[in-house]
Amino acid sequence: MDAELGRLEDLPADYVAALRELNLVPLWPSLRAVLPPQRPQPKTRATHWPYRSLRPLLLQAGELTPIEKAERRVLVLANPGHGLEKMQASAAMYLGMQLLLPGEWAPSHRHTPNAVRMVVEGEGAWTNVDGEKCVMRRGDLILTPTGLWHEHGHDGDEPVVWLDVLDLPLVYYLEASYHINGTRQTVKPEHGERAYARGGLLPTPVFQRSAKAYPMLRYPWDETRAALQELAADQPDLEAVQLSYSNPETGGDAQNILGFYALMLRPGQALVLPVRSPAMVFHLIEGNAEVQAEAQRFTLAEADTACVPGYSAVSLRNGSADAPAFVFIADETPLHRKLGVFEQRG
Ligand code: 1HN
Repeated sequence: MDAELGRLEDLPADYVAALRELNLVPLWPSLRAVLPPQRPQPKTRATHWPYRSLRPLLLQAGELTPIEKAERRVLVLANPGHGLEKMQASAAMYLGMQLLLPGEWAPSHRHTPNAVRMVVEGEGAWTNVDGEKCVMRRGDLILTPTGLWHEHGHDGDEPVVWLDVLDLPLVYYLEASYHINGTRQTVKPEHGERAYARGGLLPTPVFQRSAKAYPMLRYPWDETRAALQELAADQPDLEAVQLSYSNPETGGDAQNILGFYALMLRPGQALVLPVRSPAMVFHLIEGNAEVQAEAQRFTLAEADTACVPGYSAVSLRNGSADAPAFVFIADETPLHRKLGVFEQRG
C-alpha cells in the first residue's frame, strides 16, 4: 500500500504563495496523480462513433461550409475523456471524418504531423502525395507522412468521405506542429503501390538507390482483403488473422508514430486481445463486429469507429456466423516501442 501523502491544503497559505511567487510547486500533493500505483489512469474513454449518426451531420457541413472556408471539411471524433475541445481520440491519436464533394479541391499543404486516410465511401476522389496520385476507393489506406505535400481532389459525382488518423495530439504536445501551404501539384507517373505490388519482391535499381523514406503511399483494399483471406485459408489455426501496413523497404511500420493493421475476424470468431499499453482505434470496413472494452460494449456497423484506452481488457467478436468481418486498426505501438514504454500484460 502507498503511504498517504501530504496535501496542498496541509501547507500554510503564505508558504504556498511564496513558492508560487518563485514558480515553485511542491511535488508530494501531486505525486500520486502523475504516478498512479500499479497502472496508469487514462483520460481516454472507450468511445463509439456510429457512422449512421455522424454521416448526415457531415453532409450538412457540406451545405453549411464551402471548402474554401474549411480547407479540410472535417468533423473531429473527439474523446470526451480528454475534453472535446482537445480534439483527441487518445493521448497520441486524432480522428476526423472528412467530406469532399464533386469538383472540390482541398489545397496542397504539408505539415509535421503524420496522417493516413481510410476511405469510407464514394468514388472519384484522389489524393496527390508529393506528386504521386493516389485514387481513393473504399477501404484503401493512403499515407501522407510528415513533411510530404498533399492535396485532395474529386472528379466523381457523389460525396466522398474518409477517416483521417493523425498523430497530431502528440506532435502538438511536443510544440512541433505547423503547416506550410503550397500550390497545385505536378503529377509524376510513378506509383509505389505498383513498384511494390508483390510481397517479397523489392525493386533493386542498379544505378541509383531509391531515396524515398516512404516508398508506398497507397495500400489498395482489394489487395489487403485478398491477403487476409489467403492468410486465413493458409493457416486455419491462426488465432488472429492480422496484417500490418508496413514500409516495404524496411519491413518496419508504415509510419514512425502510429501503427496501422487490417484484421479479419472469421465468421463467429471471438478474439481476446492481450492487455497492452497503447490505446487502439477500430474502424469497421466490412461486416459487423462487437468491441468490448472493460465493462463497455459497442456493436460496430460498417463504417463505425471506436476507440479504447491502453491498459484495458479488449475483446472483439464477429457478430455474423457466416461472413467474415474486416477491421482497420490504428494504435500507438510504434511510439510506445520507440520510447521504451510498451508493455503487454498476460
Ligand atoms: C490535414 O492536413 C488533413 O490534409 C486532414 O486532409 C485533417 C487535421 C489536423 C491537421 C491537419 C488533410 C487534418 C489535417
